[in-house]
Amino acid sequence: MSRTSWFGSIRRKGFWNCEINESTEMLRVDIITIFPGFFREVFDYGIIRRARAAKLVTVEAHDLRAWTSDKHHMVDDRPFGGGDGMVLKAEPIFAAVESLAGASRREDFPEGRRVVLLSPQGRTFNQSLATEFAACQQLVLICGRYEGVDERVAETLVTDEVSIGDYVLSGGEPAAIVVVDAAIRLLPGALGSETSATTESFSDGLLDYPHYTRPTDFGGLQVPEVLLTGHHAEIARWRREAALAKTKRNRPDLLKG
Ligand code: 9D3
Repeated sequence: MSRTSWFGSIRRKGFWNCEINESTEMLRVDIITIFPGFFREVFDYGIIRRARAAKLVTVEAHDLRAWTSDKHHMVDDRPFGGGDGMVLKAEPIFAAVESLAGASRREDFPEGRRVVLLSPQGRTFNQSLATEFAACQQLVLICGRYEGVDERVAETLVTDEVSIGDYVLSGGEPAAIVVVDAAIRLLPGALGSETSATTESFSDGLLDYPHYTRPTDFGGLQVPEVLLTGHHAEIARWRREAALAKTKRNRPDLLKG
């Protein structure tokens, strides 16, 4: 099969059955898309780059067209019942998932494998789902395009149908990047010696407190005095109150939940 892979993960023969994977926390991410080039650089920076270099994760984007069987490599077709736009065909998506995840019905996937359809009709992605995804062995992400995806994909193939929020994107690709980013930074070892992922914003239900660095006077804009005093208890109290004020202003919904 001549599938397009943009990420040169090192893949020993039989890798997924051998002892290496059992002894290390390792996540495999496969993205199914009609635009594999979209992902060429996004996973080459910062925490994700480091996690990949440390072999905590592999990420590959696969061209859906590689799983078409007709001579025109058709990935989409007109909707039954009429209407504007085109619909992504079920057949190549089922074939892609079968070859990447070893099954093409949700009940047949082994433990630790999630097959996710990114779609505006999905349940909204959040930190809790990111944690579940980070604990997986394999994540297969299917990116929709056009007007939608043949509903049989959502009905019988995928384990999760996920949206990243209430706004209209042009396809599932940007959403896949968001989901992969949020999951990878939660992998044990991905953050190195920096703040642990669990002590951050959204874990305690408040937004982060405001941060300042040098200079203390930036063209007349001052750093709050208390941060310069070295009084740790005072600073902690200021930060708690500032975080609360900011949450009230920008995200009152977090306080009412
Ligand atoms: C006219 C009806 N639209 C559905 C709300 C059509 C439509 C809009 C956008 C069909 C597909 C898309 C492409 N979006 C995604 O595939 C998508 C998405 C999004 O648009 N917002 C938030 N999360 C996601 S995840 C995938």
